[in-house]
Amino acid sequence: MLCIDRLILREIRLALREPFRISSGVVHERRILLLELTDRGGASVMSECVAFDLPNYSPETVDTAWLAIRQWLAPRLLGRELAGPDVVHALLDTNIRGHNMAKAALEMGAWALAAESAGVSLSSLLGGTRDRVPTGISLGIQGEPAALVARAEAAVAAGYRKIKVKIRPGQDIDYVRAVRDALGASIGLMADANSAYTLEEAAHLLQLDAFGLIMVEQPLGDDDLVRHAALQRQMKTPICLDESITSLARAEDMIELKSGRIVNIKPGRVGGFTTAKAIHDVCAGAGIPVWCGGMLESGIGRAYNVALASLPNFSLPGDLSPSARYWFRDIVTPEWTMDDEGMVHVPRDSAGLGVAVDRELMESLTLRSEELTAASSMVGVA
Ligand code: OSB
Ligand code: MG
Repeated sequence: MLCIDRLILREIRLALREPFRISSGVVHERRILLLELTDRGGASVMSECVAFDLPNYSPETVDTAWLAIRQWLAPRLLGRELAGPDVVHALLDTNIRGHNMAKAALEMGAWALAAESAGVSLSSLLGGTRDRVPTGISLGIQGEPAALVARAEAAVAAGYRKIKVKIRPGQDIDYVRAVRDALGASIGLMADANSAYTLEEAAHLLQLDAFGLIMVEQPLGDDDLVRHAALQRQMKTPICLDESITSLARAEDMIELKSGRIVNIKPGRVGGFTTAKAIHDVCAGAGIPVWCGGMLESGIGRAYNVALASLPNFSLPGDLSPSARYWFRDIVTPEWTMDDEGMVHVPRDSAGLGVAVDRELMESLTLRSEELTAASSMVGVA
């Protein structure tokens, strides 16, 4: 039995080592919404909401997630006796549309709390099977191809198993060609457009077929499936969907429509682990490989992604870079590291997340916080 008695929402500010640019915007500093869930039995865990500052990746933001959690979602959980973490998704999803990242922060926290209380690792509770997971790097858009090439070469030297480069119209074909020429044919390379193109630009995108990419991620509209299917019919390179896959039904539709051949699973984007696991299973059944995407998470969110990526059908390297790739100093101990074979160790022999939060650092980075209890959140939804 799980019973969340207390929830603390906290916003921190964490500076990136270098700005991260995707087709729809740039992040210099990550505003991060963290949750702290405390069980009636006294166990407590931190979780992370992956929403960004601005709605340029998905409609959610740090501020909408804070509102959704405080106003509608937390009241459904606080003080309630839950049979287990697997009931949380349905509790949060019924008659509350959207807000997947807000739902996921609570739902994934409930999984970690259950793991912590039971004294097992989050990976084992989720059904993970691997002790190490292969890691890729996601490289933001650079001012010129040479700058991207330098970063890609350094990443290969560091051991990364997959190199992903962000593209947008005007900064695409030449950049990918330059990286492919520099790295050689045997390096796993892919491009992510974050919805920057339309189907009218299909002929332009087909030029990417020349570079032997393992996949092209989300070239078209952020909620599109039909046009991606039309593009995939013409394109040799497998399309991987990210933004478009927001639920199990959307993954099933992708398979049915043949909108892509690979799925990037971000548990935050799909409302949490229950749906992430269901998508993983459906894709495994359909012969669709999946991999775990990233949202520039702190070491807390990373713990959740690493646990998920230890499931068997996560057969491609995830965007699971070590702490030092993003932050001057991460808020967890130990920080996440990668070995020289590009593998991240899954902490399967410690209970819960397998990392501890550096409380002092977290406090010093905090911009605001709010505590909710069953009594304080009785307003709202039954
Ligand atoms: O599309 O996967 C994406 C970062 C910000 C917004 C969207 C994406 C990304 C990444 C970063 O690719 C992956 C990471 O956390 O390393
Ligand atoms: Mg993506």
